[in-house]
Amino acid sequence: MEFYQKLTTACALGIFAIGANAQNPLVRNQFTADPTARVFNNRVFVYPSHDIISPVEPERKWFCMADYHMFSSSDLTEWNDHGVILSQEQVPWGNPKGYSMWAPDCVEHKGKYYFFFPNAPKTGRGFGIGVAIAQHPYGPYVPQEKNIEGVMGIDPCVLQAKDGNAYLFWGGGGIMSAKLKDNLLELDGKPAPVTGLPEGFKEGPFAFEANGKYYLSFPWVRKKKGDPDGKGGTIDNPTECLAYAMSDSPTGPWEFKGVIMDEHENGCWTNHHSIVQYNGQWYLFYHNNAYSPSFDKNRSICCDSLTFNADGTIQKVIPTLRGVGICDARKPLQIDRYSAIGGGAHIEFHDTLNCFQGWKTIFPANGAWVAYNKIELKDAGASNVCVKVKTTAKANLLLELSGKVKVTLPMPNTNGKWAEVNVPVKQIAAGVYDLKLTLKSKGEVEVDWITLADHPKEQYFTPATDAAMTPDEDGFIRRWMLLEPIDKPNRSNAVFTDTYLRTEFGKQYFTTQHSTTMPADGESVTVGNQTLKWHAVESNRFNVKLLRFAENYEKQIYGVLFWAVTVIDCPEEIKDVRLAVGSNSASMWWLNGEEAVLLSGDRRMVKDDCISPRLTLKKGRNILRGAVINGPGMSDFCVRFINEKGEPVKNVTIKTK
Ligand code: FUB
Repeated sequence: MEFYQKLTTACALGIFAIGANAQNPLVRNQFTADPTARVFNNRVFVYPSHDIISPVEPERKWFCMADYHMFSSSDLTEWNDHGVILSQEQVPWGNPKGYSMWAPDCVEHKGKYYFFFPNAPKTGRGFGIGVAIAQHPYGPYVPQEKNIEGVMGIDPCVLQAKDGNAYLFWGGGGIMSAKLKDNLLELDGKPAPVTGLPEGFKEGPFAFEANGKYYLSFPWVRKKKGDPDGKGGTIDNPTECLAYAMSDSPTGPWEFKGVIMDEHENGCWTNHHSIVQYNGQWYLFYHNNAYSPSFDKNRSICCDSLTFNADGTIQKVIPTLRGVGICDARKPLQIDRYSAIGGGAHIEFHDTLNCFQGWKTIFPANGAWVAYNKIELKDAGASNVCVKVKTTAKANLLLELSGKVKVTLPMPNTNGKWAEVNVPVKQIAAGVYDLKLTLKSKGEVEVDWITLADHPKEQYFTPATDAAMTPDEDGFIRRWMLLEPIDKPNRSNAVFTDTYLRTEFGKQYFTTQHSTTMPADGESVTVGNQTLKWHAVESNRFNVKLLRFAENYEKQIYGVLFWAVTVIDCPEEIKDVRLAVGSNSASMWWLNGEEAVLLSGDRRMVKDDCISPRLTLKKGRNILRGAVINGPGMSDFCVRFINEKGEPVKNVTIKTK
């Protein structure tokens, strides 16, 4: 209980859900690699490396990692990002600009959590391995002053053996091992290379115990350049597979047993893994470069089930897109992470310049299908199916649930734009199903996701049109260009003082931030390593629900900064108006480039919460711009102009172009 209370407290401090219905990859908003999964207090904690695009000029096209995030889950479908648990500037012995925080491990010992990590030392070359200690799996982790003496290398893994001892395994020039002292901070004896393993490059050891046997698993380049490929040719670019050896003792001798996962088909050079048992099932955590197909040092972690044979050997794991766990049918089911596909259906990135936008499924012709296994419909079942779809003609999709339910879903012509189409259906009973979606008409259909619900999903926005639009009957402005959220990982809103806000809103996040030219619908901007799109939208409510906007585009919803801009077109000059704003949380608004109003503090959205001094709306186009910042919480805003009598100004036209 105490543990979960702490976890709840930690939630308040900024743990962000990173998407329910995990499929592979597990983390969809940043690169993650080298996942070490551990079970503490019946929850799975994954400690990966955090690949980034090198900020060092000229860009280093190599592994680049400045810190560690940690992720946890109790059901392997809903993952929480606990944020940065350790960064390179915090390590006393490390190079604060080394970008070398490679594959880590974490173990519990006597009620404390020991995080082992490689890092570039302050002086000298190569890698040391250090330890940081915390009272909880999620930190805060305090690094030791010095790295472990006698250990030079990468990829630490700690095996807590049945003999009561802990053994450190690591990589670098083969696989090394040494007994640790009981403090887990020093070696108890000399390191020795692990013997009995096959020839070829090896790194990333993961040692564990299962069914009374010890296992040492490792990424392995099993063939040399020029080795026969078994098909009459030679291997040009040998890469890593995952392999393992077994022993009766944590110190060996090790007997090589075979391959757990073959080399990645797309040539991603590394793989790196861990193996863990959770609620009776074994899982293999590993990585690939799904979100970075052309640069394999920006990787993404995945998980699939692993099975032992009766004799203790391990069955080969075939990587899947679907991953593990039962997915909640009420949340978007990304069917591009399919269990099976056929009839010509295939997947494509939404945006090859920003792969984190994910994939869509293309049904090019009648008969194309996709299967997505293990979805759960809870409570009263569903009476509505919602499909995010894009078509250029009317179409029919056939939804089948485990052969028990068959419903035809008529899709309207969406004129080549994405639309969320709700289809009321005869009540579907609660249960766990395998889903299959088949195109049963001519013409091409693209599907982003599908959900089953007991009522139509509320639509908060519709795409903006060119039709003339005035403020609503209360004067609220509902047509906006909204930018997908900028990552601003505030853990609490207590920091939103005037000074903080003026500094943060005063920064330049992207070059066109204060341009008098309106952004185009779909235009991208680059903010740090994020590529974000502008969307022209009309809010179906007086308040613009930014959290729902972010959700629609499957963006992060907490720890965010939104930009909004619109054009107020006036038939004549209108003097002595005031801008009346409510926002959650803080926000700042500019009219024609001049600051109009600042809403500071941790706010809830209230109509006309803050009112600007008198302003003049000039004849013709006026640019109204706003920025809303929020840590945890529901981001939204409502904006209108009022006159001297407090009446809404409505005789203006609102445009996004
Ligand atoms: O992530 C950097 C390195 O790539 C790891 O330490 C290796 O195991 C390989 O995955």
